Amino acid sequence: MFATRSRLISAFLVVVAVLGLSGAWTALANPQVRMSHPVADDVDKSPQFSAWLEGVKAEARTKGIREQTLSSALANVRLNQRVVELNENQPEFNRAIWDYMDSAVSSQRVSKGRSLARKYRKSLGRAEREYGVPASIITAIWGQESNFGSNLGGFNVIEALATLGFEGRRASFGREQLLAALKIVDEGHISAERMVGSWAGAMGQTQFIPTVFLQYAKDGNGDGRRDLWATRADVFASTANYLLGKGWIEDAPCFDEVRLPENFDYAQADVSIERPINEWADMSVTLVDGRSLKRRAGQDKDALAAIILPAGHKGPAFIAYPNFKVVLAYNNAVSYALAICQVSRRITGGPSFRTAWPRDELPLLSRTERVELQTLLTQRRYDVGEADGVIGKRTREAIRGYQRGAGMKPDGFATLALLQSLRQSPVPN
Ligand SMILES: [Ca+2]
Repeated sequence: MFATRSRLISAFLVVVAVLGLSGAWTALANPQVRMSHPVADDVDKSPQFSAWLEGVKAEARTKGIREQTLSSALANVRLNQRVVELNENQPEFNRAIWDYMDSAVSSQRVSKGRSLARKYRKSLGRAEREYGVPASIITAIWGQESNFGSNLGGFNVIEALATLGFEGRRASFGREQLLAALKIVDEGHISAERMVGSWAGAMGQTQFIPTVFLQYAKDGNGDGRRDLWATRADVFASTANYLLGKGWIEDAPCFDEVRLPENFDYAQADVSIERPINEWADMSVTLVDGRSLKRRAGQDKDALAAIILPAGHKGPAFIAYPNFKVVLAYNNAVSYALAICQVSRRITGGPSFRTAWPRDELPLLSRTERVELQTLLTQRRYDVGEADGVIGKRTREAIRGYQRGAGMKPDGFATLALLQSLRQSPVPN
């Protein structure tokens, strides 16, 4: 859980999002993830690293972690150069949302999810009854985070977190998570050697970072241990408990595909702009089949929802209900939440999207181009904040401002055509 695509996320999701640990999730999802290889080429850092570890041990002792745990868990820890590289890495290219959705919601993913949901219906059903989170949502997260438990990440979490904690842009995150990981080992849930995960410390079949583990992991099979690596009942209970803790509303939907009226103000379509569902209905937003949003079963019509256009005004439109936001707490990327909710819907027999993705559009996938876009907007007096290559709320607003002035639909979607238009537009004196 965790990782962020656009920027910071929540624990992983949560924490990653929050801490901006982008990439952890990508590393995890990549079957080519390399095994951790301790590296000794950074000899100069060894004394400082050892001294730093002693400081961590001292702090751990004050938290009541046993000496025996500390000496065994930290005995063979080295700086892991691969973790250092991944931590410094800023991916140059994003994927178009339709390419991401093609793989995240593939027919293979859906059919495997369906068959595993049947196979493990007892333990999934128990988690569903106890926490009120649908088995299909738990299954979808399980599939996305570790390909249903088959890819737990190739890093020793203690070593990865010690490396992050020692230096670099996630040092305070790494140290805090390392202390939490030591506590987990000390409590006997897993041994330090078996504590594998992503390079950024997301662990087990649904990728909890250690602090999230301590707060939300549950012992689903009642053996006294919370084992997110090998005990499915624990994985399902923990995942459901996390979503419940983030506000999951039982028996309510996650999202719907919608149809927008001809005169819709596209500036209103943003994950950050929430209105009561009734208001969207009064603005003539309907379900994609034309039915009124007011007739949507299972959803409180006064609840706040957002309209999202993940591929701009030429692509499908969705209404994101409160449960969609809960999934965003797992990983703060609209594409992630949309994929989880759609896999869940397909597992339970729901439809594919009716509206096709605008595959002939050219979204700005390179970081260099996104930075250029932000720089050109800034030169034209639109406020994007820092030109960091991340298309966040402020940049989307700046794009909308430019689009409005240029007579385009203000959907905030960054495309190559938009960049080309900006390059040719006059710079004010
Ligand atoms: Ca257990």
